[in-house]
Amino acid sequence: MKRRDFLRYSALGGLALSASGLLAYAVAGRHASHAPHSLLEAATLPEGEPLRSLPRITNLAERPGLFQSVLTPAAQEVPLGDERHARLWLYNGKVAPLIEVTEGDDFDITLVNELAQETTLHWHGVAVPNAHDGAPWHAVPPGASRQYRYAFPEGSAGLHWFHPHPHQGTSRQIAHGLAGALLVRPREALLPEGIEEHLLVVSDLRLDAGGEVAPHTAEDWMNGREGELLLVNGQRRPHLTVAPGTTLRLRLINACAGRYLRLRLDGHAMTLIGTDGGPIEEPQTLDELLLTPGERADLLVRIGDQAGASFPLASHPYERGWMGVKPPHLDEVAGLLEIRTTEGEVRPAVALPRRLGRVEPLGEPAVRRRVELTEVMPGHNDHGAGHGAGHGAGHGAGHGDHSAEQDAQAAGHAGHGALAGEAARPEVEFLINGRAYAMGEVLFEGRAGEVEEWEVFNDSHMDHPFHLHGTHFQVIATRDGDGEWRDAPWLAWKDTVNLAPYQRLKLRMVFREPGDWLFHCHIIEHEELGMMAAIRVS
Ligand SMILES: [Cu+2]
Repeated sequence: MKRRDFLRYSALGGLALSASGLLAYAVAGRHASHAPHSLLEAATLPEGEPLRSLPRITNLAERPGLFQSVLTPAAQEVPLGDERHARLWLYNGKVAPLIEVTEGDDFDITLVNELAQETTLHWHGVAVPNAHDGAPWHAVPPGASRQYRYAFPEGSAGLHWFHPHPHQGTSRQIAHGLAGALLVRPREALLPEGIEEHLLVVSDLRLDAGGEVAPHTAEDWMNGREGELLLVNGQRRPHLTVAPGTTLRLRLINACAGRYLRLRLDGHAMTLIGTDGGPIEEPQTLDELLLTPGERADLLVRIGDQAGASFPLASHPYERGWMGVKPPHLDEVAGLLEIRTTEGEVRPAVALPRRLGRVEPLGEPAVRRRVELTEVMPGHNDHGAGHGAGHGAGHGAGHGDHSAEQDAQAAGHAGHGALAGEAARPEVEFLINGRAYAMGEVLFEGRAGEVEEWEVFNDSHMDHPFHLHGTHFQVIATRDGDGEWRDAPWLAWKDTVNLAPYQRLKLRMVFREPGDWLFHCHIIEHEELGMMAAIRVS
């Protein structure tokens, strides 16, 4: 922690803690850390099997132009290949299921909650009417159901995903395997024929030796949970065999709660053609790509001409400000997918369009806001009111007595975390504009149709991936640490973007739908420890 930062926190009445200080507090406080469980070792699981395509959710609609189905989250045993089973919670019994629709389709999904706790379906990356966003205040109790109905307008094509978003329950449900892919196809194909496409859902699990999802540890809460079993489409390090020279389109979702993916494909450049919100304007050639929790990437790779070769797609170590003792996997190269070439003939290169789509700049903002991400110990951070809120409507615009809710929430940390074997949640709070999120609280008020510009500042020593519900944004400028503002070299539609420590981003967006829209860190544990807020759009 820099002295300047410490003084700033102190002046605000907050008690700033260094990384090691935060963890020491978390672990050595009155909530003792639990004895480590015997964990299932990744090495005992089968690996290197052929890559499976994602299991599909069946369309039950009886007319064209409609996708209608039922999603039932429930406990499910999944064979691990050695007579053992993983006891997970899955949608329709499937690991990483896929819903595939086309732009213009109507959508009608009934959630039937067969979990023993409340849940929701959040459609990450889709601009839906507010009542269908799966926000925590629309939670579905155990045994109940809820219908999610909306349409995919023109321009919604892209790779999105769905996951639960109940209040203080998301991290547990994601740790148990609840997530799926939502692919919206464009009416007209973006790319020429001759390209082989694969969807890759990257997730991770931590299981105990008996196949149960291991409880959260204090380190999980502080850093975001990284399961030791790194999976692609539910498989450990699968392989994909193609002819030499094949052009692959790899569409990835980082569905991990806390794991950062720094992607490289040995011996190959990668060409980025799309982000969270669909195609970018012109292909961008990259040596590596950082894909943080919640983000998606649409990549093209022309595999080398070499026959009988093997090229690993892997995640390389990335320093994201880990607190406490680093688990060994953070310093290792983690194989995701092995791409092998056959002995066959080399396939010719595919001519790509120079222009993929148009990402229209949003123009000058009508409203400017400031969003600050911080980490502090509670009880010392009564500097929240108005701090950094910019044009915000101030706090308390939501329902309920804020301070009472805050107290209840602080007292409830242990209650929420009181699961067998689970470490109590540390009382360190992850904050937005000095506040830990309380259900129903509204930080900003805005108007549908107005261009907004948000300066998001990561005033902390850790990376945080910032996610916005209800619309996509464009990153128009970035400023690192003490550096200068730099305009973004090209525009893209995003709904999740990483902020390195002390980095600032200028985001522009327009909300089209009224309602309360959440924005939060997509390290799920940070979200639950408070790094979330809402804007009320009217
Ligand atoms: Cu975070």
